[in-house]
Amino acid sequence: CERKERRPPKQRLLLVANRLPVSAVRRGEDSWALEISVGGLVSALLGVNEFEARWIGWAGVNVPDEIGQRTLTRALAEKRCIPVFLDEEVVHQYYNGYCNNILWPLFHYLGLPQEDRLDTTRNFQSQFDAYKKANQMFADVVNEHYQEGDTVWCHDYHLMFLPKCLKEYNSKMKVGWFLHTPFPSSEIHRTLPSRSELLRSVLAADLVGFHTYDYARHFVSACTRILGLEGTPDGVEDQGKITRVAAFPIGIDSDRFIRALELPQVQDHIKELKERFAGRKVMLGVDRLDMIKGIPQKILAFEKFLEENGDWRDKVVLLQIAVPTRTDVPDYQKLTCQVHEIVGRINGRFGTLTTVPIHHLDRSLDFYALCALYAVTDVALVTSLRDGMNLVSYEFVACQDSKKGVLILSEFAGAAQSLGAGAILVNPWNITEVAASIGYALNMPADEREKRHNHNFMHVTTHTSQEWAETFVSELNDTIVEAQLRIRQ
Ligand code: ADQ
Repeated sequence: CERKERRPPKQRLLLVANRLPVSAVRRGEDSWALEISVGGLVSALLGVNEFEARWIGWAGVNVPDEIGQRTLTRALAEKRCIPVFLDEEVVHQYYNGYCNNILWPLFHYLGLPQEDRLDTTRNFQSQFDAYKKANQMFADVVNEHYQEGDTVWCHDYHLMFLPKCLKEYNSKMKVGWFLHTPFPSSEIHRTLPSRSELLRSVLAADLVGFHTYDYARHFVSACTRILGLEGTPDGVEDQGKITRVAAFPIGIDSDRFIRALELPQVQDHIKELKERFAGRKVMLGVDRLDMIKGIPQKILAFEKFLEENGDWRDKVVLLQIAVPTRTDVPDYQKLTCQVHEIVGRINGRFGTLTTVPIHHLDRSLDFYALCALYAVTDVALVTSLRDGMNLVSYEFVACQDSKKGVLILSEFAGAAQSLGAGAILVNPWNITEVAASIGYALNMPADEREKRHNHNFMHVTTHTSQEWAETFVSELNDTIVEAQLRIRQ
């Protein structure tokens, strides 16, 4: 008789992030619409399917009533998501305040808020208290759903206090923490009033991961300089306890993009786009509308290119797709106005009655439309002022195997360390340099394009999000085993 092969059960993984991969919109007292959220963390983690994973996070909506909480919990359970309910005041202080107004700019080298420095100092403590309170609420939910043997993987700067809270609940819990943004130089981190408390909380994790070796090194330096701890080849040591610190560069689910290109709806989109922009080279920017993405710098560089290369004006178009985020934060509202103003000015300057040089959209595109755009692009422009990794550059490369377009990539994106050999690296602050790189990319001979593309395509298709997650979790398992051996010795 035929013997059925038994697969071992998948390892249970609790993925904890500020936001769930879906956002909830209330349709009635007990009815909810769930929409996939846009962002790098979600894109990467959706590619992780070798585990029995459950997500724990905030659904991006205030649900004060019990009926709403019950029905939303039920709707989310179908997507293997478990909500953390945060009230409006906590969201305001923790998410808009401490996370988005303090940690996010600081970790991207934009410093602590300048304009309202006095206000910030005054509000700082209450925002930090809300941050800790929110992290404790996440810990309560994790603890409620935790089963012995689970691996708990905490994500990003929103949850730096979580490892400590979890270990206080259960010192045997296997806890990893991964940062999706850069970790700045210790000279920047030390300006943060709560610098020590945050570092100590993260060190409660068993494994701490970053996108690049440089970020990991900055973290270890912060621990040695600010906390006076010992850096070891493996991480950081505090009173005999070693927290392993390492680089785990993220990737994408490249097959998903490559397969999508064959689908009829994507092929139709590709055909439409080719017809629409026939006779013109297509340049593309896809970003969340965030100051770290350097969108004004990118558009100004494109303007400089048009200014200096009159013969290209009717032969190239820049498509900038910028999905709005954090729309409640005044700095983000200002950025939107600034970008609109620059785009309007350039289109007024170089447009004709029938064409404009820049098409700017303030919205997200669905996956198929995005794949089609990537596939028809001649030159992708990623000009982040700082970026943990930047997955848009990976997605572009995955969709370019027939066209072999050029990637212009900021040297301040983590991706520069993996795609640097195939891309044209630029300093996005140097608009003259970026403009010159646009010219170089548009005129690049086919054999050079092919060589550069092949290098990057090989990287993107071998260093996937699946591999990233498996490496992190297996390293976390090894770290625990090594720690147990050390205790026994
Ligand atoms: P993000 O800052 O969100 O991620 P990125 O890595 O480029 O940046 O990912 C953006 C994701 O959102 C991509 O999957 C992209 O396709 C999607 N996206 C962006 N604009 C879109 C639009 N207009 N329409 C549709 N989709 C859009 C954070 C860090 C990064 C890090 C990731 C993962 O800031 O540095 O690479 O997490 O760790």
